Amino acid sequence: MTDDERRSLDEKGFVILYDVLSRDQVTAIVDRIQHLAETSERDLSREAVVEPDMIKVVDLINGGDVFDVGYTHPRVLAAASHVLGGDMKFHSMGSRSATPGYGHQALHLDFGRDLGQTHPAGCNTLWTLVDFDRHNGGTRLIPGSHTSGQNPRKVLDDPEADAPGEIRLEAPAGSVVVFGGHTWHGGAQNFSDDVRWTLLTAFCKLDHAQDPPVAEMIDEDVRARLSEESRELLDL
Ligand SMILES: O=C(O)CCC(=O)C(=O)O
Repeated sequence: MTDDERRSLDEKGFVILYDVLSRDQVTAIVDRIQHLAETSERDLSREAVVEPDMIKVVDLINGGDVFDVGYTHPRVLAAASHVLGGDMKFHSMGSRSATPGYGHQALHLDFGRDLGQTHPAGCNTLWTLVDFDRHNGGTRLIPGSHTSGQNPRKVLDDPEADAPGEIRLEAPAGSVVVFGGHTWHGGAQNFSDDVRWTLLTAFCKLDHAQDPPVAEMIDEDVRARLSEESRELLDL
């Protein structure tokens, strides 16, 4: 990580890493998410928030080797490790892709445990698979909110509404925004005619539960191709 990237994480609660994925990787990942969304049965009971009109796919550890980058990219791992104070394992990987007209969420925390402590219990990474902007639902982020020690759902009159200081994620396809579990954020409505494709990979502290436990769900062929480092990160 550069000094600026580290400073952004510390001061704003998030950092945008540019040029993480090549154009070919972006295309391959979108194609694969689309294929899985069309061919897999969707288990709504697995979703923390059910959004029937969105494209949602979970457990992408088993989705194909195009997703391996989600838990192996050194710049992303370095940023997540900085957020978590080096106490880190893989938590989950899925896609929450906003279809035209949908995607707005209330401002929330992804990991509320350890609120008020320097290192949150988890860190999320959002991979932009198209160019993100205000028009197609660039994620809502509140810079500096990670040090408030507060949960937006408890302290805001209307967590659905724009909040003071809110910005929208603007980043070209192939970028990754890394944000700690205490950073106030939320999806925004996609006003474009195209899907706003996204990959989300989360990491958590070692004593936090994965969702789901990777050891219980990972396919044998995926396990067989993992490096020792990945095996450790996935808690296998
Ligand atoms: O889709 C987005 O822009 C944000 C997703 C998000 O915040 C979440 O699912 O927790």
